[in-house]
Amino acid sequence: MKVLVTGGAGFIGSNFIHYILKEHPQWEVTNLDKLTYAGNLDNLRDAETEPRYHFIKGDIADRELVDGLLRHGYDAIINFAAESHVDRSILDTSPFIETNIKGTQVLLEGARQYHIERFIQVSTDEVYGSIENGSFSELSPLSPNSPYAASKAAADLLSHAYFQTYHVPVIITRSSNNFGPYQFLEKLIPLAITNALEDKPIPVYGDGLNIRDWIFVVDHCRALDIIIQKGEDGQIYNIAGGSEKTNLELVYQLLGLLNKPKSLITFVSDRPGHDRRYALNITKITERLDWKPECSFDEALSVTVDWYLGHKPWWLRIKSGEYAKYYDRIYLHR
Ligand code: NAD
Ligand code: TDX
Repeated sequence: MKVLVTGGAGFIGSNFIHYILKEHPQWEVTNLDKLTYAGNLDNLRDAETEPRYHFIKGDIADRELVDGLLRHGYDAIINFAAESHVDRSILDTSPFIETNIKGTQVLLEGARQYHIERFIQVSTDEVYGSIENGSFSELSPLSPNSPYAASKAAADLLSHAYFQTYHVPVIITRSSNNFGPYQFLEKLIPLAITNALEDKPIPVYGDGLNIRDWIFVVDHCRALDIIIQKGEDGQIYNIAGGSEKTNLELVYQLLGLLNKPKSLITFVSDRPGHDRRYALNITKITERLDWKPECSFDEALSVTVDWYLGHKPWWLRIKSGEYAKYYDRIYLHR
């Protein structure tokens, strides 16, 4: 199988590439990534010497580039490439429209022209919006609340339209919050771990009682692998870990693992439009594709903390770059 992974230098994409190269000795992987602030080739150092892995720097919204690539023949496209951070989408919506919507359209159009046999659109639980009780199924209406979520919902709708209109074999996956190695520091878990390690304040938005359902990234990669092989064209699959936590519970647990004081927690003003709770029903993928999360949340969180402890140069390099400016901009005004 010849697979084109987009956004493979980011958090989930790089974990997915590691996973696929290990699990499928016959598969060949090309990684198309623009290397935005979130793209990091350090995430793929181990893969560089692997002859089945190729890297191309480029933008998924670049039609000429995408066409030139797809001409070489791929069996599947897995689209991870995106602007992925809600807070950044509140600061500036434009790159979210360009990459998440236009970029997805360019890839879908390429898949149509070059008769790609499998197109996985990696989406998110955020497209359903917030839910107080119960959980969203794949049939729940879309109700995105942030510019990020709206751009992902638009990409989902376009993907669906390409399936209905042109029979492009698209599958949409909607995952809950991921955590694990190589996650960029702007997201809650790596931010809390690395700030705690430096004895810096950990900003908690609002009352800290917003709920997220966490999934270890390896469980997500395994779900995607199964979907590539057994998923049905035109379907949507929710993917979640079944580990709901308030943000405060999560940060307390991290501080406990790191043996750091709760006094590091600093309550800051809330994220505008902050979704209270995300929750997914995963009956469909469980019953039809025989996938369920296998990693225990507590063990996976501990593995993740150990990974950041063991990879200080990785995150110190990020902290000393563009991230510092972003961090000041986001948190000094809260
Ligand atoms: P990330 O921000 O860590 O990585 C995104 C990657 O995409 C980076 O390598 C970046 O350089 C690349 N990229 C951005 N714009 C590009 C463009 N125009 N062309 C080519 N490459 C581009 O994101 P992530 O957390 O790994 O998320 C990956 C995907 O999974 C996204 O589509 C996101 O919406 C989705 N998702 C993420 C989560 C989560 O918890 N992180 C949960 C559900 C769904
Ligand atoms: O410093 C922080 N303090 C804080 O209280 C940060 C960065 C976040 N938070 C809160 C906001 C959320 O309630 O923690 C929760 C998690 O925040 P993020 O890590 O920014 O994730 P979230 O906004 O839930 O979105 C994530 O999951 C769905 C990913 O970033 C998305 O790409 C994915 O689609």
